[in-house]
Amino acid sequence: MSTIKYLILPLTILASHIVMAQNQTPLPDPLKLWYQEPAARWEETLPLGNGRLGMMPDGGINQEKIVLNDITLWSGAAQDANNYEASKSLPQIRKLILEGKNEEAQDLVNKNFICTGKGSGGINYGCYQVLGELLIDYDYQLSDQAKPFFGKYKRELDLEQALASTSFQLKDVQYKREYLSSFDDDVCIIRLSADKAAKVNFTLGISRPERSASNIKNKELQLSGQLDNGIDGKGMRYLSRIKIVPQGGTLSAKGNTLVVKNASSVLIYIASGTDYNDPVFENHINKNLTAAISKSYTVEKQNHIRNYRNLFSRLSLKIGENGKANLPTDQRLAAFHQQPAADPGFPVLFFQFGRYLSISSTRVGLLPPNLQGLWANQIQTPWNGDYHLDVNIQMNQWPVEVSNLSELNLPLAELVRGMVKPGERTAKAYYNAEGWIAHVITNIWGFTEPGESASWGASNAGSGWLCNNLWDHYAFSMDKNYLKSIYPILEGSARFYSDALIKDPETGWLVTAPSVSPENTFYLPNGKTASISMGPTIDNQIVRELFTNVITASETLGLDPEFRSTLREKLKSVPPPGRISKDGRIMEWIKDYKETEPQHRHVSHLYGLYPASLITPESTPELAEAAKKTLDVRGDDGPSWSIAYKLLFWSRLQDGQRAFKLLVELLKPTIKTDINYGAGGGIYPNLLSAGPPFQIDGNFGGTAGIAEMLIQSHHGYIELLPAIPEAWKASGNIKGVRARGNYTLDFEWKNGQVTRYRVLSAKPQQVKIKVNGQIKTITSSSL
Ligand code: FUC
Repeated sequence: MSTIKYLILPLTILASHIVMAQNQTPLPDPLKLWYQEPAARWEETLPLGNGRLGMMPDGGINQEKIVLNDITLWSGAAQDANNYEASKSLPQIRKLILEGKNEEAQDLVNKNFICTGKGSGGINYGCYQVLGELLIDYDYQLSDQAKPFFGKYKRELDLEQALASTSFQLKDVQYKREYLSSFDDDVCIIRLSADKAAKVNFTLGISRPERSASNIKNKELQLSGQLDNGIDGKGMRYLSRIKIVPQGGTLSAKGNTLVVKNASSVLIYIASGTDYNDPVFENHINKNLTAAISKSYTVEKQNHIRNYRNLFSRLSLKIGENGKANLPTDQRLAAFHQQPAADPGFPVLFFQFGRYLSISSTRVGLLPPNLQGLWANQIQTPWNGDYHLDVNIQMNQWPVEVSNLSELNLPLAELVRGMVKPGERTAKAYYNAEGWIAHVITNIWGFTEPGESASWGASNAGSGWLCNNLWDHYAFSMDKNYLKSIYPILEGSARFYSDALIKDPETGWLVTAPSVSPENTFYLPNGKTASISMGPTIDNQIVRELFTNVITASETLGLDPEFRSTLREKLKSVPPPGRISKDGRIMEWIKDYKETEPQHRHVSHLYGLYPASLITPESTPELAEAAKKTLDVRGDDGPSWSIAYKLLFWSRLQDGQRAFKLLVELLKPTIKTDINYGAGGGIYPNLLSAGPPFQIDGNFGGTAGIAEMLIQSHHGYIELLPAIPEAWKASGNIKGVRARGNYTLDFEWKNGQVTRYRVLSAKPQQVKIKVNGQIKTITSSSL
């Protein structure tokens, strides 16, 4: 069974639902990104992907560059970077923290309590890397190549079909290129055509900046190599095979390129793979390539669209009447930022683009989207293109449940499953504790050790946060088999915290130590600064949530009564979900320290507000007020993921206007690519989000944020339009949106009031719902 088919299997469960979504009236605003010029930079190219293979064509006229990716292509290797002496320093580190000597504790952490080797800077750790770049030199057979006139240029990405195209006219010839990362045969395909015979002429080559060889074999272009594992240089192997099938004309080889002359159309097939979990990957490449070539392009394309739409068309959204879809997307982005109320269709496009990106960058049986999703154009991808565990990888998953792409949460569960064994070694080595822990970064090789610097690397929250993410899939799907399958992961994580928490003698609370509040630093009373502390608020919130989830899970599954009582008992001593500082904010640390950077990008201490539901305006009004104050001091700028997070916070605080302001901040046009930690997030012309540089969490966080403005279901009932801004009130409708408890909803609104709604579930059942300010219990309809 091919992995692609595997992706589609779980959908049969939702069959009736899909039929409903497919019958809906087409959206008036076409869901397309489109441009009138070729991409001038990578951040303008359009991302295609089938959950494994990615492709970003720039639509160049004379020369076209197409960046290729494979989600599994990583350097590095599994390693053991645990310092097995670390736990010897633990008592002293804890003692120093309890004595308020955090800076001394931090020195000791830096000395004895970090990973061995170079951590995230080491070759062992590895890096997600670009696969290669196709280069197509087009020949229009003009006597004056220098200044030909190309008219009617258009480059677009159709989100309804996962299809990109480039078209233009030269004299009386209409050229068209189509690109797809096939959801049928797991290859990338490019179709080049002209509406007059013999007009398609080009030379095709492929390159990669290092560790690669390209050659021609049987009129087929190949790129292959082996990445560095940091041990003996013999790391991951990869192969790309590019086959050209011309209609008319000739195909020949010249050096390391393929040359096509006088064709009327051409199909270029790109089949790639790596030996990650697949020793016979060459066979799979061959199978995919043969299968794709043996089909007509029409059939391949139809299957591709159908398979993609099985996921994409489960949800439709419309806001307002007049979108500005007639503007090229880069101009539309700029216009939206200026006059956001005038184009309610643009956030819809951005939302659906987020769903498109989820479907394109992950699939069941493979890896979750990394820091750049699937798309990277460098060898040294920023932050190794890895999985950061102090918000980024979790944020990538936030839109998938609510936006009806539930199974796309499963790859994360599998990545986390793979972290349990190495995480158990880390738990023992550093904390002499049971269970498993992961700190702040991981890779495809199961890295769980602390990072190489205490200031950011010592966070204890990574594994707990991941487990709470895994819980979400259960909360939405109520799938007990899934719960059973993830229970050992959650239980192992809870066991770690249960074993490793220490008692703060001052308060009697059980807290993590040493840990950090992600990447932030504070002033000690002696004027010195430190990051290391005990019980930062985020850890307390995560532990509270995890223990509660494991208690519920063990009850639901009838497992581990003893451990359940232990957790119940310990939960009583976990610090409250939030405490209010002298100046009315949520305290970030256990003591009311002053932060060195009040506008720090991370807002970790509001974890309890989102994604958790420990702080809500209804159940904890004082904490909700303190959360508002926290956000006001933090400010609205930051890397795009941070802006998106604040959008989610304001949605949970049910302030639609402020949430909308954050959305407008997020959708700020930018072309900046230099790393900026503090500010300057925004959106590139291709609608991918900027840290800067490109980092995909801003897209996913923004998508989740838009959903959170329209529906919430974390506080025991479903609420429609909890944070709708003025600009969206006039009218709108959503079909196929999901809520916790395994519900699917359709609803419509006018003038800010819900005018129609229906709640669907597998069987009719009682459900609590808040509509137009009224909470009522209704019976759901069956799917
Ligand atoms: C984080 C952030 C940085 C960046 C990096 C990948 O933890 O603090 O801004 O997003 O991860």
